Amino acid sequence: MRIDHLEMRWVRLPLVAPFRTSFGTSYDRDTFLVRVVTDEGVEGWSECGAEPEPLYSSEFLAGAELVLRDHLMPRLVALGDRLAAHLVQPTLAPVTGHPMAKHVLETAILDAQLRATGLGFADHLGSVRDRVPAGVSVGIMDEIDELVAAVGGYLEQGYVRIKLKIEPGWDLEPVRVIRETYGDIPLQVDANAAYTLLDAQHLARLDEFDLLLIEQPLPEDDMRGHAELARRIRTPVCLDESITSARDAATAIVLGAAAIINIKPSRVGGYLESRRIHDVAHAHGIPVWCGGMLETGIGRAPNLALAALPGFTLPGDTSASDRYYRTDLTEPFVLEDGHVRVPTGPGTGVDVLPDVLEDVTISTSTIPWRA
Ligand code: NPG
Repeated sequence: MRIDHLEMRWVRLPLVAPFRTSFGTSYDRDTFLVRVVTDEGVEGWSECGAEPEPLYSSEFLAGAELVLRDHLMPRLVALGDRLAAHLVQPTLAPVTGHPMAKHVLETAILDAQLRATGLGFADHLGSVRDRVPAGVSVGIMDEIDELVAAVGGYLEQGYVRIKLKIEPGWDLEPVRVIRETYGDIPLQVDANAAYTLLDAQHLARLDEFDLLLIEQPLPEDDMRGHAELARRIRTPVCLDESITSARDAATAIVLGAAAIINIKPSRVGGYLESRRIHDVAHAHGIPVWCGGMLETGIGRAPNLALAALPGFTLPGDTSASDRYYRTDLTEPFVLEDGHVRVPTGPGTGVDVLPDVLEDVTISTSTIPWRA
């Protein structure tokens, strides 16, 4: 495959409501999109998962842009005609870290490659379902009443699983109230690394609420701590930030640090590594589910394809477009009976809506695919 040029487009989409986590509050979705255009005019699109600030992980948007342009792209350009999606990861391996920058590049290339052959992400990855159950992630709120109302609204819309963001000072009480108000719903919590092992006894008090899982209670690099915590609490421990590769997944599983894994393609460097994590987990009988980073339809579409693989046995943060945006960048994904349909067309199976794109664009730059 030959690429003619790459376009980077910075966009800002207002969220329908602020989204607060233990690492900060988002009012908008700020990111950049990558569009590659082949010499035959086929396009490939993707969306960067990084945040404006390095709070969720060490990556951030401006850094990802720089790494992509100055360190990643030149290595792929050097492949010449041999460029293919499966060669992106090994070619970029000498660059340490930066999975989100690698992901956005690999995904755009994979999209163009699949569009050129007419194959969709779902068939390419090995998906086995045509729709996936949708969960929803509910942010930290100022008042418990607000949370109760928000969760009630999502349940009414049909979401099949609720995830509550927690942090010290916003954990036992919100979980208790949601359990008492809505009974036996599938419920889980996400701490985004806000606790330490010293909080083990406190976190054990969540056991009585029969949660599906507690996600990433401890810091990203505390694999041993998660293994120890898993021995001290009954709620299954799920890892998100700690897992950046199939090798991390193998380590976490063998150490007993993860009973469940959240797979986010941008956190792990792309869809091909996501599939390898899925395969490792599946072989060990460890359930996985697909996380979200407030993606627009561009990033959501391939996430849905991934979430349709056989080992994705828990509902993901794969909500409908209107949970995030009044107007999505693609035709909106809608909730049908608690599920979202997996796109079937070539590549990601979705097309960008040019008018919406123009409205949300902050700046665009085009880089020729040449040394
Ligand atoms: O539905 O896309 C979604 C959001 C799910 O809670 C969610 N994402 O920590 O998993 C997370 C969180 C997140 C959002 C992380 C933005 C990083 C950026």
